[in-house]
Amino acid sequence: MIDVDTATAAHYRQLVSQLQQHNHRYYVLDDPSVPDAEYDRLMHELCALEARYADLVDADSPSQRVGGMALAEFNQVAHTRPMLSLDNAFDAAELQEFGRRVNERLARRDSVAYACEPKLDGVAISLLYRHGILDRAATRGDGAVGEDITENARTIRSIPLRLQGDSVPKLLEVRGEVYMPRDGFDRFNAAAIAGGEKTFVNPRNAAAGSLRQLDPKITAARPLQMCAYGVGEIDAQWQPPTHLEMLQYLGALGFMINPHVHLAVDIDDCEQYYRDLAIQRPALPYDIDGIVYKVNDLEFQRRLGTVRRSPRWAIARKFPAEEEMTQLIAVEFQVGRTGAITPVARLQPVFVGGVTVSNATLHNADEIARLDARVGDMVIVRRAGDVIPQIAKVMVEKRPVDAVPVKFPDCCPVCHSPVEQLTGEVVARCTGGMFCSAQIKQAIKHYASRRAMDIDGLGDRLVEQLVDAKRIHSVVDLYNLDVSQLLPLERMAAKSATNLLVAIENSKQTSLAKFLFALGIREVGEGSAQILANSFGSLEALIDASPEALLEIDGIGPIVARHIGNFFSNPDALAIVSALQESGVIWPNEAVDQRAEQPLHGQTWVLTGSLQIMSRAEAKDALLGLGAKVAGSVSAKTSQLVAGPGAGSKLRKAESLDIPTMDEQQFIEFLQVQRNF
Ligand code: 9MJ
Repeated sequence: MIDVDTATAAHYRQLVSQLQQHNHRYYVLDDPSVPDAEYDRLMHELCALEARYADLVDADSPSQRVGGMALAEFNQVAHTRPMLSLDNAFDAAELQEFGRRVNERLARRDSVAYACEPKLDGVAISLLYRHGILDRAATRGDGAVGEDITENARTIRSIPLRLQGDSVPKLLEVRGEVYMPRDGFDRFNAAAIAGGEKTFVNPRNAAAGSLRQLDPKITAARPLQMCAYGVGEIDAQWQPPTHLEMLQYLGALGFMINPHVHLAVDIDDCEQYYRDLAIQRPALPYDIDGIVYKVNDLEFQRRLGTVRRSPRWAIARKFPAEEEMTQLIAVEFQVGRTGAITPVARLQPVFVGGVTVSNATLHNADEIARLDARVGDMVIVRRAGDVIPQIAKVMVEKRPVDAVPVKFPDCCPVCHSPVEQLTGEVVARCTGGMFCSAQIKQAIKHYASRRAMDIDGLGDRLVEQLVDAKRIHSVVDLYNLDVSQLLPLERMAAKSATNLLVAIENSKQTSLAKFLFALGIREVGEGSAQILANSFGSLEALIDASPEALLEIDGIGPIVARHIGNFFSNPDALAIVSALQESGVIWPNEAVDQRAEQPLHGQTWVLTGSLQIMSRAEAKDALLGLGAKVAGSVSAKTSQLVAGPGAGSKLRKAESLDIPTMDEQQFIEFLQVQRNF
């Protein structure tokens, strides 16, 4: 063995300390202070030293995070102080009742302040530090006895192996939640699907499953994080007087603290926080299932004490459950505008995420196969935020004997044309095109919509009636309708028939951009339609454009270019376009390349956080249409940031760079002003 000289040992400790600080900046504060290459260089140097001098390797070395030997089983750990579980409040009245009991027990009339914390949906953990070094990590177990998962905890980068600062407590037991952020969960599941391996139903199960691995190398490869929210045992010279100061203290020792913690002055303020966070919830990068309220004054907490297994000083206000079990009654297949066939699950109605759900999307054939869903199965339905309900899991163990496997149709359920699935595409499509009444209906609805040809009064129901009654077979026929054809339809009086014909007539005066959007070319949204109109000026120039010419345009990628090429080389599509022009649809040709005149030409915008009113795609498309570029990250070149609720590091960065920001409401008002010009 090679002896270590003092200088090398000192250099080694300095490297460890530097890397620990970089880890803290990167994994805890999400604010790295050095480029990755510099971090890699230091880590490489550390590993080289450790390889040369085996004696050097310290337990808190960042090299020790990769996971050591696999265990045969987990040892049991008795918690010195029980790990409590929280009582729940399911509505505002139960929260008020909790507040009333707190005041009563403390014999206080004055309002009591509460620390409010998002309730992370993961796995509780206890971390014991002796003289600042991580000594042992344990799961909660039954609250009295848990399992020793020290080796696994060491692999989680946001768990400090050594506490920061000069005066660390002699003994400190930190409690918190290990969880898997959503992007890590999605990436993990995508990789599992690609590798034909088992996926996790939700991030909570993923965190629990990853933490309970006997082989720490498996845990090391999972994207877990730990957020601290409390203290068990503590032996320190000084202790903070309130819970929020305790969290700050933990932050200073190197732990991740949730940035949304808040001090509520009274119980009504707690309710307001609940409402605010419920709005932000869909945009948070991790799952939360409620809010935890804790009496902020630690002396009050001691006086209140515990009852059974729960503290009297804390309560969890739960959000409505996002997952429920129900039965899959049938699977139907819907045909979209481009022929895409989407399986839709019909469910026994169930109350989930605050609404009654009776349908859920099944996406495509791959998804049905992955879930192994059969009609009659009990399934877990998930509805997070405002997104379309999904089937998260099939309860195979509850499968009835007569459950029927789902067969993806070979023929379109509407027009019976063959269904095709191109190689490389997950979507199966009806090949009926303009002969499929489902596709015709969707195409006409899109053509008539406000942002396209804006035919007032031509709603979805009316389009369906007109197509079903064979009054119209394509958008062209709209321009041949007369009152006698409309009057026999349901709820159609002479006045509304005349109004509709006037609206159809008015729609003939349009713009090239609107017309291109109305044609429903795949992947051509409003923004790209505007870009095409500006770049080519006339329909003829666009029809004649070579693939290279299309690709040269900023904002038009290869997929959009291919769809445009396919559309204009299809004789049926061209026939419809000419027939529309012959019917009198007309627009002024636009001056070629007006980009410099576009209001946002030369600007780069960034969208962050969750948008509540418009979708990301709509917002991006609207910006492209105004001539802006839309980037994914903030830099000194960013012109403007649109920040919805839940905006985090991008908003902070924009603020630090003095980049103007606006919220969604301001953005929509801005778009309205621009569109009226
Ligand atoms: C979670 N899950 O985020 C507590 N928790 O406090 C927070 N859980 C808790 N606090 C005492 N923020 C027991 C559990």
